[in-house]
Amino acid sequence: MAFNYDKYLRLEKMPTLWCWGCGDGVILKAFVRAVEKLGLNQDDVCVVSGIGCSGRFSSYVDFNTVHTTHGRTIAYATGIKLANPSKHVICVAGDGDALAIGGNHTIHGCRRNIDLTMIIINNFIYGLTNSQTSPTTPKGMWTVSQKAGNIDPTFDTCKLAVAAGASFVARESMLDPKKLEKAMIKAIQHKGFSMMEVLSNCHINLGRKNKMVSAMENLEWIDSITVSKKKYDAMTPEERLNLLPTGVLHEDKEADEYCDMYAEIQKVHQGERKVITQDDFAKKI
Ligand SMILES: Cc1ncc(C[n+]2csc(CCOP(=O)(O)OP(=O)(O)O)c2C)c(N)n1
Repeated sequence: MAFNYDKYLRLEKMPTLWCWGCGDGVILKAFVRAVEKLGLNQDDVCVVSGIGCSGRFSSYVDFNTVHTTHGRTIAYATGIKLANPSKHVICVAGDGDALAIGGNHTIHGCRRNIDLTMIIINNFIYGLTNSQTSPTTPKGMWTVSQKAGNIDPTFDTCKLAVAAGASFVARESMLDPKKLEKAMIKAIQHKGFSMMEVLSNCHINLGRKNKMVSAMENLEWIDSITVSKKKYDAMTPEERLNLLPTGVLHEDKEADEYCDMYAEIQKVHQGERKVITQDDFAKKI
């Protein structure tokens, strides 16, 4: 039987504002399939998005949603999660939103290992505002803010997340929606901060000026820079240059989760336990 997307969409908002051939719709569909496969009630999911094309995500899905300010998804989501620990809180942000203006929030979300899922839609450019350089724009690409070619080094989103303390980190592209859906299921299931980087196309604002005029050409480029983790791990450092591994890249099920620790803090203030000490941490609180 065909999947009933209508159940999860705000049909009055359709058609979307996304450009023809944009990967955001593929990612949105993979996300709602993941929610359905996990058997989650729509009321138990909260989607928090920032500003950007990717920010439109929260407008289109029929869950609890907040379309918040640029770069601040983690700040809002942290508050929502601490007040409603039983809800599944999902941030959706673009590479500019999550790694430039919101970079600080992102690393501290990772550091706290709070039980949120962050989906970063990395289209390698500021899409909504017409092609400014983002922290993931490859060197040498044309952008409207670096018309002579981008000279800024790039962030590796997933390495950044691992280094900052995220306990689940995965990368997929929208080229394989099935794989993406499976990875999203794992990310949402994971207890702790789960970072899901999804590589996507923006042939309109990145591709057209960088010899990838169509969505297909942009996708072929994404295909050419990605390789499965298994293959990547078997490569030499030279072979790995400029390649991004896909799959689950990091998973730590033992790391302390922030909401659990916050619940203990609440007990202290309610007189149910003494302050939390370093020894308590050693004993896993
Ligand atoms: C505080 C603030 N600064 C700048 C902007 C303008 N602005 C809106 S979206 C955006 C960048 C969008 O790029 P990205 O986050 O990568 O998302 P995409 O549109 O590519 O999905 C910017 C700079 C804003 N809305 N608010």
